[in-house]
Amino acid sequence: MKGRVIGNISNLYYIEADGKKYECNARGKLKEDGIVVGDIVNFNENENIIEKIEKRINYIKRPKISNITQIICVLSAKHPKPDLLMLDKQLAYAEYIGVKSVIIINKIDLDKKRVEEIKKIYKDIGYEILETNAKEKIGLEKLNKILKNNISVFAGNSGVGKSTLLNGIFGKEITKSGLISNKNKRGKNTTTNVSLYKIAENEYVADTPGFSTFDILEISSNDIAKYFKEFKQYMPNCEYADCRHIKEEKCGIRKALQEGKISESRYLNFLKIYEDLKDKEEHRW
Ligand SMILES: Nc1nc2c(ncn2[C@@H]2O[C@H](COP(=O)(O)OP(=O)(O)OP(=O)(O)O)[C@@H](O)[C@H]2O)c(=O)[nH]1
Ligand SMILES: [Mg+2]
Ligand SMILES: [Zn+2]
Repeated sequence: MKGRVIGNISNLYYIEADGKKYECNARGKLKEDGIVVGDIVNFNENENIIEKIEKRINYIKRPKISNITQIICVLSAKHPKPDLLMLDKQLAYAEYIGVKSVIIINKIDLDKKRVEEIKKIYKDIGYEILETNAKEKIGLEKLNKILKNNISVFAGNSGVGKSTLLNGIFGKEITKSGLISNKNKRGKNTTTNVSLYKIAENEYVADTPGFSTFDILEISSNDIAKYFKEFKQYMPNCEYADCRHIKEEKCGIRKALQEGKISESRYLNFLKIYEDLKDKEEHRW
């Protein structure tokens, strides 16, 4: 049979096929290659063994998931405070792998001013932004529309409200199962495993554990600027084809920054990511 991996706890894989759920193991070779949530697999339903992984359309390392059509980057207005560096990494990564990205600012009840500031930066670039208050179920209808016909993954820091948003969409607490969620040190519920939840045929949404870093090491430092969506249009104005957009005198991106066409926050995060990638490239050998 052919199905989609929707969950995984150590060597046990939860598969959804023809509207039914199966629990399977994997053979040694496949285990080593690593089956991840999102994979389309062939499995033997009598022996409960996965036999083959279909070729992936895409794959993210962290959160580990494959075959997605969009990344939903979730921030909270406050508690935890919005991490725009992580957001910019995620947005760049989505550009790099060629999937759509949407920004959710949750907990709008906690800091309206901050919401407006963030909206200003990203609306101008052309990103779709949704404001939500997951606790009061505000903004969930719009979120439903965004999820339509997509395989979406919720990404963002721990505590921003990813699981609360998901529970709101399904109208029940689907994320609190002991297998995928646990109480952390402070007694709060925190997601520990990536899981896909089915909304409709070919429409799924993944909850993921919050993470404090987001690796984009596959992207070369020389390429990162072009994955800052609004930077691309100014690159032809750079004097040199290999402009790094850092200190160069005649740089289209720096000029756009000075003219206020590129936000300072985005440019500074670009610099940080560039330096970080460069540093890691130099220490790789
Ligand atoms: N004030 C306010 N609190 C919220 C809102 N949404 C979620 N919360 C609260 O924020 C806390 C964290 O929410 P979760 O949904 O568990 O966050 P998460 O992103 O899934 O966190 P991890 O699983 O650790 O990655 C919970 O106590 C929620 O009740 C909101 O819109 N407003
Ligand atoms: Mg969670
Ligand atoms: Zn330049």
